[in-house]
Amino acid sequence: ENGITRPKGHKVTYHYNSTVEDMHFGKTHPMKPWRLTLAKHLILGYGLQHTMDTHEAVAAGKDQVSRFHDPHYVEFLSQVSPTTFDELCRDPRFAKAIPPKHPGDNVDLGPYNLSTSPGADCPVFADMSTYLFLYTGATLAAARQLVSDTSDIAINWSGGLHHAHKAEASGFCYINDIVLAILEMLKRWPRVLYIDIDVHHGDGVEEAFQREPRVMTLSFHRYGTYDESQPGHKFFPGTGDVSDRGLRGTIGEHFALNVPIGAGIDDRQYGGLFEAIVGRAFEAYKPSAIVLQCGADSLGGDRLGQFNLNIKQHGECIAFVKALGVPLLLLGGGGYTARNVARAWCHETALATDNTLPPNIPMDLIPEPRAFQGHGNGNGQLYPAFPPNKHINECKDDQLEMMVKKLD
Ligand code: TV1
Ligand code: CA
Ligand code: ZN
Repeated sequence: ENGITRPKGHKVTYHYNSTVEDMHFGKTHPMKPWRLTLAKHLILGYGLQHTMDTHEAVAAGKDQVSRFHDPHYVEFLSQVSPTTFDELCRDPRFAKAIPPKHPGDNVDLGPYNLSTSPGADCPVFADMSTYLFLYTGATLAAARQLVSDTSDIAINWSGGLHHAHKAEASGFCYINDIVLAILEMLKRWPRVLYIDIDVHHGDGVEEAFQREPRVMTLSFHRYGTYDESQPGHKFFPGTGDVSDRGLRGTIGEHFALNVPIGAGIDDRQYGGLFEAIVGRAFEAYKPSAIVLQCGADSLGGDRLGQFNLNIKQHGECIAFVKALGVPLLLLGGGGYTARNVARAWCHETALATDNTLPPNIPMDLIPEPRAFQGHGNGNGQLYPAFPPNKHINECKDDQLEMMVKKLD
């Protein structure tokens, strides 16, 4: 017995589908769905599956996805594969979705920002339709559990794809499962708060609800110049300044909040910022339910991120939101150093079910040898300090304090 128990007083549901985990975006693409297998095996190793109801996801329908996305885009996504792509590009229905080519573009883009060129953010890969409609199905099933009161916290680590637009893929995201989940939740609840701790700005979700006062979006993210060596290169996607507060002149104005952050933010700084801002937003907005995008690329040592959070602090954000005591949808998102993603989401699954894991991962739970190749921190611990990336101490306390005041 390792002391893992069911939570008292609330119910957790876990939504997954193993088919999603076996997908490949391409050899060098940073998005690795197998990080979900790593996470799942840690979760199973600790016995956390006994503390929640587990649901195998079924694919979302085209009609469901079209409640936000353009029906032509949905049709394209439902048919696209490496073998059908060229033919679909010639189809006049989709031809107008091909963006003009700019000089200096290093990848050829097809309709809806999709591409078969190596190096594309949103590649067309084998079985991609299956992947897209399954992660969306898992998020919708999770949202429906909350809406029907059959769950208090619903989890889908394969969801959280916050950059997808109405008729365009962006930043590894094709279907915006978050927007679809919020639309489902608005059927029952008057106000939904969306919080996004992925290191990237949650631009797709913000844009979808920029005219909608029934949804408040709040993203914490790296913002500004990527690094000193290339002054013109902005951290992706380049939006989400503090002045960005929802669409001016509409009733949605003031219902978007953005917390742009410099490189290298640490646990103490992030925790202070998060609790001050989320605490005030919750008091002021009084949401009936919360959707939390738990992107793990805000951890130290992430392959794409520039923050220095430990798993402990990342988890404290989840614990803080859970303690607010309203129905909660927990979604994944980014996270590009797979072993850290698995540890974070396993720890956060434990938090959701009121369990505490021991600080050291027993040797027999260490999931996959391939996860420990590459740089540092393969020592089997769960929450420790990561090898900080090179961006340290660029993030100043006085700037962070100003931000809390500006957002009041
Ligand atoms: C193929 C192969 C694609 C190697 C993409 C990093 C790659 C990146 C690759 C990459 C990469 C980005 C841009 C592209 C500006 C664009 C899930 C024209 C080593 C939610 C999405 C980041 C983050 C997109 C998604 C970003 C999420 N960074 N290697 N691409 N150019 N795109 O900068 O928020 O985590 O990097
Ligand atoms: Ca974010
Ligand atoms: Zn991200």
